[in-house]
Amino acid sequence: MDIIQLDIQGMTCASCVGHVEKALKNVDGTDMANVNLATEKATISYDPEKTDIQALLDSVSKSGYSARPAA
Ligand code: 9UX
Repeated sequence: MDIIQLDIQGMTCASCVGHVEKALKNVDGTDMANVNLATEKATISYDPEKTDIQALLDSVSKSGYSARPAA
């Protein structure tokens, strides 16, 4: 598994966290997704043979938020 951290923008309440986590977990290949509202970061572990960073970013934007790889 690879682990990546993303910066998430647009989350304003605890339910937003749930939306983003659900979107990330629905990506085939995601092993674990944890989103922190206070730091606006998502930590995801994923199988690089099944998915990639771009698919993870796209799943977040499709759910109405924006994401970029954390510096
Ligand atoms: Mo909270 Mo987020 O009411 O889309 S769910 S703002």
